[in-house]
Amino acid sequence: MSGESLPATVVRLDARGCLVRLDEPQEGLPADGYELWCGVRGRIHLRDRRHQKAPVAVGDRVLVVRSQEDRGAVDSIEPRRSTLSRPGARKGRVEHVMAANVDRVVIVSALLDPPFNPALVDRLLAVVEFSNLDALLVINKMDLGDETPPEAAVYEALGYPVICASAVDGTGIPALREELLGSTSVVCGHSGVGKSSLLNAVQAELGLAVGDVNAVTGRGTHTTTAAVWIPLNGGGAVIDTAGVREFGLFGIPKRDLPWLFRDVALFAPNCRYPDCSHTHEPDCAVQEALVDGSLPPFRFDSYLKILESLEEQEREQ
Ligand SMILES: Nc1nc2c(ncn2[C@@H]2O[C@H](COP(=O)(O)OP(=O)(O)O)[C@@H](O)[C@H]2O)c(=O)[nH]1
Ligand SMILES: [Mg+2]
Ligand SMILES: [Zn+2]
Repeated sequence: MSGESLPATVVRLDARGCLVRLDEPQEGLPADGYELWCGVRGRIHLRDRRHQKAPVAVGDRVLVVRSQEDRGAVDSIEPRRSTLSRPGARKGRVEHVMAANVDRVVIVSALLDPPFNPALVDRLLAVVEFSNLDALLVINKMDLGDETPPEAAVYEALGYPVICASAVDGTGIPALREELLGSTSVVCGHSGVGKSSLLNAVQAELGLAVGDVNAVTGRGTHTTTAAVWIPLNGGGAVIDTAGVREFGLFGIPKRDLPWLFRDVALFAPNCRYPDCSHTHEPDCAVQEALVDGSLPPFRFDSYLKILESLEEQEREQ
């Protein structure tokens, strides 16, 4: 094997290392000739990554050196242009980068089974705003009912695109494919909303596991126990993630929260106090908007819930 550095993308992580996909196919590699299991060179562990769960993240752009047939080592990591993170170990003080170098977060909710969950959508939207990413909302399982949840119009009015879809009858799949092509998206949402099913519908041969996914991953099989980076035919990529029960918030200061809610941020400049928390202060324009109906109550409820969880997080740390 030559000692040449090969550019690649991290597609999956496990306890033994990471699977990378090489930009160019290589001779002597199994499967489609692009993938290598890699360890991470010691000096990367030591280099300013001490506050992160793992030295590399899914989506990282790396240089690898091939050591054996299907093995190699990550030699360097390119600076990330974006990250989507949640709190990891040590009471959330360690950053768990779920996905690196993404342009967009696709927030998937189901119409039913599990029921539409605007609180989780709002939580993810706050993280998306904090991370300076784009958002796309997908309401899946539209085959189970006729009416779009009323919250969808609120999100559209805030400037977030919404696609109503069904992985079962194909509704919205061409529109979703169109949105995904040409950029990198990470797909998030509760377990069972149909994230993997939607991606399988977008690109038939993916064969992502659907339904009760066993927690034991086989190498080389596309189960989504954590996150997996998948190239799209026609350009771009998606990162499928396993559903998280609670999407924790990493590194968001309490005072920033109002500015991460586009509607709250619209009214907040008119509050008497510039640092108004919009919970109890006099002459609060957000409270006034809530009373006169220009701020939907569900959005304010989500804001309050997140504010409380950030306060709790600050107390614990
Ligand atoms: N009725 C209906 N069921 C769906 C749809 N999409 C997925 N499902 C089912 O929902 C369950 C969870 O799907 P899966 O893709 O594994 O969800 P994930 O955990 O978000 O990746 C599976 O039983 C799917 O067959 C849909 O559009 N309509
Ligand atoms: Mg899945
Ligand atoms: Zn206020």
